[in-house]
Amino acid sequence: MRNPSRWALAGALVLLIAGGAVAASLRVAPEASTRFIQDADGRSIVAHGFNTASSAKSTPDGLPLFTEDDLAREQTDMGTDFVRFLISWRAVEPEKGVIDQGYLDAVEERVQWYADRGYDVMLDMHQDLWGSAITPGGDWGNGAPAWATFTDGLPVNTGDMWELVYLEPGTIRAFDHFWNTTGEHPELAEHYADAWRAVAERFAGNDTVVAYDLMNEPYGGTLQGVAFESGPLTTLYQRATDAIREADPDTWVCVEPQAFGFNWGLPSALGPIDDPRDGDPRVAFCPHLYPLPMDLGDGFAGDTRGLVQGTVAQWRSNVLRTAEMLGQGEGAVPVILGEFGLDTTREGAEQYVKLVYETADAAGMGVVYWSRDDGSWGPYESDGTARNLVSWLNRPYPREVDGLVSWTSSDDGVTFEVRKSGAATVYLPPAAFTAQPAVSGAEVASWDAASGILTLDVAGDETVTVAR
Ligand code: MNI
Repeated sequence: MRNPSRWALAGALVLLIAGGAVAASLRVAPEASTRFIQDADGRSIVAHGFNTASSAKSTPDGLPLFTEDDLAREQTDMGTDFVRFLISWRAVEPEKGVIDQGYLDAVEERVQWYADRGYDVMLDMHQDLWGSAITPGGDWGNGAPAWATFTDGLPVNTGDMWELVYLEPGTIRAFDHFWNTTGEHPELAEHYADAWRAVAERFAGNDTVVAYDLMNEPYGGTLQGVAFESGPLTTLYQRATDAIREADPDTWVCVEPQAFGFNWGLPSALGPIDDPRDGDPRVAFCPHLYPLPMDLGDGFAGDTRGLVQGTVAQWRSNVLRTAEMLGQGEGAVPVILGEFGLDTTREGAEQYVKLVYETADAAGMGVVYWSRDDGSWGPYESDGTARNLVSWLNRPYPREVDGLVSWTSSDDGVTFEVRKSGAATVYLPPAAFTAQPAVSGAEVASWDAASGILTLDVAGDETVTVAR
């Protein structure tokens, strides 16, 4: 932490945390969410996969640099079953009022790759720093189309730490127009909801697409914290949800808190979202986790280790508190950790990854790693060599389970609890599980040693144990 602006950011965090800790201590969070999002067959899904991919932010066609072979490889190497697939408003609605059906065709084609391999897909309307039009070079922001970008000629200076570009006047103004804080562009949020309706029309009948993440890492411009989250952010989510439900009654809607602060362990002031669908609401909470010391370049070691452990614990409790609020008296809504990740060459990276997965498992959250791009944060080098992350993510987990309420995983197997009779599918890394595992609490329906897929029949209220 040599750069003074980083110290300023860290100082601001200390103040925020002090305030957050007071707010957080006022209510007790639940221990875990016992609900999971469900697939078209009504089975609970444990999300285990990647954000695919950061490359989609800057490709001209908005599609990730990712092939069907790449997907086949990650399935073999890590037994993934889920993807948070990046889409963007600029690609969906490149011209004002014009939906690019060709782009949706290309997304649908990729969704089919996942469908062919039994995955479930979350579509994530991605943005960072509003959009590429915040700077003339187009190489900082991503997400929003140029026609929806109004910086009013205010400066956007860029430096070495991309998050700080959020604090530039032009970036703030672009967001202030979107949230209509300026009162000048009420049409922008309307177009955003319309873009979601178009996506929902396309994927309403598609059983592989199980969730829509309404906005990546929302940012309030001049409105921050309570004023932003309980105000225009909640309003936008309601509007997008209503638009989606006109076309698609079944796909889960995922909401995120503001990224600034929450990603570092601070509380959220998001309000409840009403789901107009018939039947039980399908709203889930999909926050991100990036502890500040690690964001600033530290590993998971030395003094930082304790700080990060504290952040993860506080984050977990804030996530569950928000999930409970979103449940509106019916218990915590399903939670998916939509992003966490790090440069895995850093000291202690393996322990940090383990900490996050174990924390998420125990709290009933699926995890989507950031990201499925080559290099030091990802699973592979650009020449295709597998990196350390591959073995850390190749872990046992229950994949699709009727009536799942909780689970734990270790190198030797999984234990999970179910509340009703039905089927369960478990993934066990094939290299470690060479023989059919021992099972209690369920009958084995099938075992495929090559893929590590074990299917079970569970009679009812049971604790199922699968062990090597
Ligand atoms: O941690 C963040 C993050 C920090 C700070 C801010 N603000 C100051 C508004 C916003 C976001 N982001 C982490 C990751 N998320 C994106 C994609 O969603 C990744 O590229 C980042 O690593």
